[in-house]
Amino acid sequence: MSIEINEEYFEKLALTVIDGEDEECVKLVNEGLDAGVDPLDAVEKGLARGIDKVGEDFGAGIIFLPELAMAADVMKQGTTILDERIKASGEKRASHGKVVIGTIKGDIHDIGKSVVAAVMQANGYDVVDIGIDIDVDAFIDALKEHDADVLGMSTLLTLPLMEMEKVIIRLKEIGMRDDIKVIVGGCPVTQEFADEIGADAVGFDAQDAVFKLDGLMGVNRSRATAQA
Ligand code: B1M
Repeated sequence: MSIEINEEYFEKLALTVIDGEDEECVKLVNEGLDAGVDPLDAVEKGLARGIDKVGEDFGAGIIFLPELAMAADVMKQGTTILDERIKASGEKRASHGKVVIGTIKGDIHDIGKSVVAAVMQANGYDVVDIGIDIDVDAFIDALKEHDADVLGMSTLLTLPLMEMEKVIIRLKEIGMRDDIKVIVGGCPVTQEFADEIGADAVGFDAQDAVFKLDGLMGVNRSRATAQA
């Protein structure tokens, strides 16, 4: 019998992350997909709520790194399945542009960046995800290698934030800044910060990132047609 997609389902998903139950997480994700859950809802209304609670407890010193890492591993197993489904949900059509995306040097958080990459791909962008802990040279090399139109930089940490500016400065130094749109995101990244470092846009979540990207690339679509 198919399960029901409702508030209780999303709460159960969140709990698998909080309790570190990877098998239950994968089972619920697959059951949800079979029952027609929107994969981005499963990330944002389910898994992300669980990891946010874990992150709060970690920040408050109630739990420690091993528990945080265990919860992150469960979240990653769930989002890996969901990211693939999000990517597959996109229509096959001409590309709106090529995006190179990565998490900046000093930061190994990759779950949110990967969700953003999947949602961009589902919405008609070619996305090259170059991973985590990416330094200035590696970003520049990837932009050149892939002849990209857009640079996407993500971070969840406050400490390495200025790495983003270093990449933008290098783009200017080598005469590539005018050819590349720059979008930044991640929880410490504000509009003020994006303006200060000279980024073109900030995305506050995956859908917002696509919305901002569409603006930069001159893509017109009704929000209703954007793929989740
Ligand atoms: Co870390 N961590 N962590 N962590 N971790 C945070 C970020 C933290 C806020 C937790 C806390 O203290 N409350 C804190 C940062 C404090 C700060 O700097 N202000 C923190 C810390 C301190 C650390 C370590 C330093 C801990 C330690 O070692 N003592 C360490 C960092 C090591 C390093 O990077 N050098 C560390 C490690 C880890 C784990 C490895 C255990 C794990 C990551 C696993 C992984 O990614 N594979 C982890 C996790 C899971 C978290 C929290 C709990 C959750 C992050 C997450 O995956 N969220 C996080 C607290 C929190 O955010 N609630 C925390 C779910 C994801 C879907 O959302 O990533 O925000 P998010 O992405 C969103 C948006 O931000 C946006 O769209 C996404 C989708 O909606 N977005 C973009 C993101 N990138 C974008 C790019 C765009 C546009 C939008 O355009 C390009």
